[in-house]
Amino acid sequence: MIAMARIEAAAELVALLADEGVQHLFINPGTDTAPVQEALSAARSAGAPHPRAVLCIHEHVALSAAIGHHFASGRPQAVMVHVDAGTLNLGGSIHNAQRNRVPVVVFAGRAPYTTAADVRGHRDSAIHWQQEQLDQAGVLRPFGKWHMEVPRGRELAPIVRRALQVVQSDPRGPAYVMLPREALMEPGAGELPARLRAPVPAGPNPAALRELAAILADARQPVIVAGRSGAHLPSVAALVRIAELLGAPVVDQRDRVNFPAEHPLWAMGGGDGTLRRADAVLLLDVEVPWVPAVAAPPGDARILQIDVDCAKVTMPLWSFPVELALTADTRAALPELEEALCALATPARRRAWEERRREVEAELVDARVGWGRRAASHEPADAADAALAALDRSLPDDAIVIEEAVTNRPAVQRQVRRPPGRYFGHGSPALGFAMGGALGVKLARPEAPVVAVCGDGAFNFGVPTAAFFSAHRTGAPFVAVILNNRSYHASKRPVLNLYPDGAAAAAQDFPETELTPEFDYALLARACGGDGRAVETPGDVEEAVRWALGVAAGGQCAVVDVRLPPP
Ligand SMILES: Cc1ncc(C[n+]2csc(CCOP(=O)(O)OP(=O)(O)O)c2C)c(N)n1
Ligand SMILES: [Mg+2]
Repeated sequence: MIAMARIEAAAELVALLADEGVQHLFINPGTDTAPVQEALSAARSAGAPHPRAVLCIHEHVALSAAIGHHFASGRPQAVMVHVDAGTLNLGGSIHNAQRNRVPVVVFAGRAPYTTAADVRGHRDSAIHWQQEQLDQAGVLRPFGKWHMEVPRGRELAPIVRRALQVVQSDPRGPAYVMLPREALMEPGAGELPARLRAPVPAGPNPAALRELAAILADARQPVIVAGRSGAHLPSVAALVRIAELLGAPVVDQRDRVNFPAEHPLWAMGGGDGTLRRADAVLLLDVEVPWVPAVAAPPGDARILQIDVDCAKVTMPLWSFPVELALTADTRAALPELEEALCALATPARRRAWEERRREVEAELVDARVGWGRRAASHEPADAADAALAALDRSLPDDAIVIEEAVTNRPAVQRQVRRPPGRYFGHGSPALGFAMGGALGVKLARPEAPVVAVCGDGAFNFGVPTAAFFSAHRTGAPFVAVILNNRSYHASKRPVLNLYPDGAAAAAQDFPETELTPEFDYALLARACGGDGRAVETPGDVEEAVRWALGVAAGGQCAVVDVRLPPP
């Protein structure tokens, strides 16, 4: 219990968020949030604990920043938006919060209930009738875990505690709390209830873990597919030890750095045949193990899984043939798996594992030679690889990369090397994460240079004007490297793939995906208080990125507009 003078519920909300370790409140205000604005101001002038308010002039940026902040800090997050309209503007970012399992509470105002002028917070504008919807929470329902409205001021504290518990319990994800204005202005609980700790993450069932280890130990071609296990940094080292012990290649889906790219067992995306040869596949925190039509393991391969959410019920058609699914947090399971494998490591098995390791490593090294050639090539088809290799050379050790490179994602994976904890992939389908994401990462790790690498389409989806605004206002400048092919390549490619002899291909007619006339992204950055440069050849990227990092170190966002050949 935190004893407080009997104060307005809105003030308790501010105190609770601070107590829960929420560092920033990403907010876009309206008539509904006035009590919270007042409470934040009172806390600021009293020097009382409070999250720092970050004004976001588009809600999509607010929630994207919360996602980025969580990636970089591991902390729970809070966003506050204006009634139904602000909720709708969260747009695809709410989907991204769901798919990335981000523990974020989205607070939204709710139209006041009462018209009586003697009730504090009552309706005082025509807009209060219009903004009320039959089912405001319905907007969030498909993406959120839980939602609730605060009916009275004194219920706010237990509901906020509960919301933060829900978002931080496995599988984590967003929750939605609606705050009518009268409730915010009523007296609060008086004594704040204690924090509701999230349930302790599941550890692996010992017998099932032994079974899983035994299958791996006797596999001829085991392959490990890692999705997000690297979000916990010690898990990267644990995975390295397991892969080395077994001599198993690691397919890293690169939503995080799950496995060091420098390691000879790193098999990147597995498209080189690694998966097709597997007779056992271990999935670690993987959302989508493979795309059957692209590169799948053989039908008789034994599929094993470790994840806090094995069944993935929020994805309707998740029917990968998992033989043994172990519900467990990989943080706890990987060290135990290592132990279980060591217990099975007879001299004969060790010899077989070591021999396999030598073979697999030799094969994977060949693939790298090819990537190196592309990085050094002057062919237009390799321009993205060359530009990204140059970007990689220009990054200081402590730089953090946010990737939303779409069709150039494989090129980023081939060429950009980051240490664990310094790379965050978009990892979900709704575009527009990188700009707000970079803002959130920079707020969480102000000491690190932050570089967003994104497609030109992704850049625009990210409402860059709003992201630059908040970055400059809060002193969180970042660099945006735009892989500018003047195209939605990802939306053009399927036309060619599905209709190779079709009308569009014959006439080379793709007006739906051409991002022309061209933007002047450098000028756009300058209009927002930042700076920018366009580079026409990969050879100029290195110098331009170094310049941009200097601009960001001086407090301004900087854009590097990398002109790539249109696809
Ligand atoms: C919010 C949202 N709208 C639309 C799409 C569909 N979409 C997927 S990729 C893409 C084009 C991305 O263009 P760009 O960022 O320039 O990358 P490129 O395809 O050129 O590599 C679009 C429109 C999406 N994923 N998310
Ligand atoms: Mg593009």
